[in-house]
Amino acid sequence: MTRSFSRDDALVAVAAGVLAVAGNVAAVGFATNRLVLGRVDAAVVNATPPALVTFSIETLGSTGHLLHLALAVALTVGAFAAVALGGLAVARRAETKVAAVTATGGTVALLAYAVTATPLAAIGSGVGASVPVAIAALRSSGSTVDLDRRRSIELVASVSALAALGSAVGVLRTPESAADVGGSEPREMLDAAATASFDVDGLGGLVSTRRAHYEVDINAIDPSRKAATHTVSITGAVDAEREFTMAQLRALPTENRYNTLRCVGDDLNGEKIDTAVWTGTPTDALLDQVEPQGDCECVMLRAADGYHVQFPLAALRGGLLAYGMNGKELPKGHGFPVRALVPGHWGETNAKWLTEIEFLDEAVDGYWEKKGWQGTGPVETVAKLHAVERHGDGRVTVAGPAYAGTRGIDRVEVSTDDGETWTDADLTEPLPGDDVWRQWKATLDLDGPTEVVVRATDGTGRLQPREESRSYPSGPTGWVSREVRP
Ligand SMILES: Nc1nc2c(c(=O)[nH]1)N[C@H]1C(S)=C(S)[C@@H](COP(=O)(O)O)O[C@H]1N2
Ligand SMILES: [Mo]
Repeated sequence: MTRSFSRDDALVAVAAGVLAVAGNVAAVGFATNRLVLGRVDAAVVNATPPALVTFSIETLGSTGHLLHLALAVALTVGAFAAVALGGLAVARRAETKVAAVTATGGTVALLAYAVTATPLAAIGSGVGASVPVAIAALRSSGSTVDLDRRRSIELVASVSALAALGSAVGVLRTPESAADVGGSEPREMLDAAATASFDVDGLGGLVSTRRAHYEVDINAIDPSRKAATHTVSITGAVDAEREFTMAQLRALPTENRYNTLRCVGDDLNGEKIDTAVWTGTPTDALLDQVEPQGDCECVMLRAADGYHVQFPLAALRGGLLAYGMNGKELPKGHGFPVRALVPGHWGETNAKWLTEIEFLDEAVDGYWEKKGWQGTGPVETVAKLHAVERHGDGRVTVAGPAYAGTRGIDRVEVSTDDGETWTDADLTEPLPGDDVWRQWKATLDLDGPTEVVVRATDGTGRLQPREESRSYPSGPTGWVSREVRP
């Protein structure tokens, strides 16, 4: 009995799998739905037990995304390789090199088409997969694949180079959305924020400039939407269901506003908090056109990535359907072409890639609530200690953002004796808006390493709670405390 495939076949099949993935990326760019990898990744996330998803996001953050992405890469390459192996086995019977190349490319293309329903994805994958088979066939002497050690190494090297090239082409083919939005006002607001910001080493601007706006979502690869065909539907308990195109949304009143976002999964002194200038349609302009009549006075926002989040209708009032960020169209990672901004509520209510606003008769759990989070309510009050600037003479300026959603920040205090005595910190002038953070700073004279504690008072006069809780399930609480050296 002869084996149906050899070690060389296996090597070539894995190479075909790798280049099928790279070819797919090169053909369609990084667009979840049109990548076999993107579909497999979504399936992996869906199949993962909720507790594990929660655990990995809580403890690993973006490393969690890398883990499921790595698993998805392995599964996708494996599936393509298995199909390629089948192609090679067929070709071995037919005993021609051309058969090996076409059978492999053809079966891989069929698989890619079956998964993505995208002809371009099928062509990219198929061509990618046939390349290593063709290389191997050309370098083999007989009618079937047969590689010596040196040729195997050459194959691995050229496949790696081609995979890198394919990914680079994919990056180029991923559309950038960079058109100006919101007129001249966003620019003026960005300048005003830059002027108002404190200048302390390591402290970003009031609109995040030194580091990009944080990003949290359930996708390793963001959904690709076209502004020309994207719509936002109004459904459910409403007098008449409606559908808004982006053009219709943008024809409604436009507003530019500062808005801060903070993820409920942020650490107490973490950096999943940022502010941008957003351009969009006030949700009231939209809600005025429909008559919500659900019994629970609650809404479900749904998004192109399957994400959904449910919260009281009252929270959506005063919100924004944003299509611009910092004067440009929304970047893909922040929800292009449109996202919701819900003033003062945890980040998870701010659905990106928004496709549907459904008025409900009965409250049901959204994506994160099904996994045990309780992150649809108003944010906790926090003052963070992010920046330490040493002046070299024992004096140290400490600074950070302070945020309490729509309650606003009235006061930030600093203590160097574990909360016995407190000193008022300086605060930046409040930027206009209902949901914007402020920055605080204080200069301290320190003899040696000192534990600095900081706490905020919100606009209603309520002191930030001292009791410490971790972010799961309803957001971190406690006073930030950090050791500072002069
Ligand atoms: N469609 C969709 N919207 C989403 C999410 C998501 O996974 N999918 N994540 C939410 C969470 S948990 C947060 S904290 C904010 C983060 O917004 P940002 O990535 O623009 O900072 O988006 C929210 N909107
Ligand atoms: Mo979040």
